[in-house]
Amino acid sequence: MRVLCINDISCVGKCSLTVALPVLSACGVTCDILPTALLSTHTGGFSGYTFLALDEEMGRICDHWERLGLRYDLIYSGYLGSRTQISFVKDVRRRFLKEGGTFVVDPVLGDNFTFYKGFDGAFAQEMLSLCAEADYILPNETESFLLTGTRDFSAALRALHGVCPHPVITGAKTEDGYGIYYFDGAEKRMEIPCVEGSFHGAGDVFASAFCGCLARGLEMERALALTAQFCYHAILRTQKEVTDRRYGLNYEREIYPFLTALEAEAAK
Ligand code: PXL
Repeated sequence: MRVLCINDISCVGKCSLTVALPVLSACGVTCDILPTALLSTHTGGFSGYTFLALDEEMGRICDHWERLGLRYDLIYSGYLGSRTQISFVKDVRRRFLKEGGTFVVDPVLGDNFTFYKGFDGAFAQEMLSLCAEADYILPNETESFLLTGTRDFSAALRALHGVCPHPVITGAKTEDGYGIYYFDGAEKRMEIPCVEGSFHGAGDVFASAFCGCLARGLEMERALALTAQFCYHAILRTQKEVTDRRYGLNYEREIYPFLTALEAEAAK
C-alpha cells in the first residue's frame, strides 16, 4: 500500500508533513511526500515565519516520478499555498492515482471561523473545486462554513455531499458536545468526547490517522471511530502537558494504543 501526502513542511509546530509521515508510517504504509512549501513554523500564531513556495520544484519532482512510472493507492492533500498549487494537485491526482485509488482532501483553510493567513474567499472556491475531485474530504467546522457559507452542520454536510461522496466535518461543536458529521450512504453523526478549546495541528493528526486506517483497509465508519479516539487522547494529553498550543498535539505516546486497535481491526 503506497500513499502520497501532498502537504507543507512546517519545521516547527507539529503539523502537515511532520505529522503525516510518522503517523502514516506507524500505520504500516509507505508514505511518499510532495512538499508544497517550506516554512520555519506554521502560520498559526507565530509572527516572522519564513515561507518558501515550492511550485517549480513540485513540477520537476512529478516529472521525475512520471519517468519512474510511480502510482499511488491513496493520495492525501493538505495545506496548499496558492490557487496555482490547487490546480497542480488536480493534475497530480490524474497523473499518479491508481485506477480505483482513493483521493482524500483536507481543505486546509482556517480555524476559529477565520481564514489562516494568506487565504480568502477566492481560495476557498478553488479548494471547493478540488473537493469535487475527492473521495473523502475532511473540513473542520470552520472550513465547512468557509466552503458552504452555512454554520448549520446538517445543511453544510448536504451541500458538501453535493460535491463529494464522503464529506466528513470534524470537531463540530453543538449544544450537545462535539461530533463528527459524515455521509456514508446516509447522513450520520458520531459523538466524540469533548475537550474545550482549539488545538493546533489536530486536523492534521486526524487526517493522517484516517488515511492510515483507510490505507489498511478499514471501512469509513471504523476508520473514523479509531481516529476520533486517537485524537481525543492526544488532545487530552496535550491539554495536560503543554501550555503553548502553537506547538501542536502531543500525540506520540498515544500512537501505540491507536495502532493496537488498528492492527486488531485490520486483521478482521
Ligand atoms: O495545521 C494546518 C496547517 C498546515 N500548514 C501550515 C499551517 C497550518 C495552519 O495554520 O499554517 C503552514
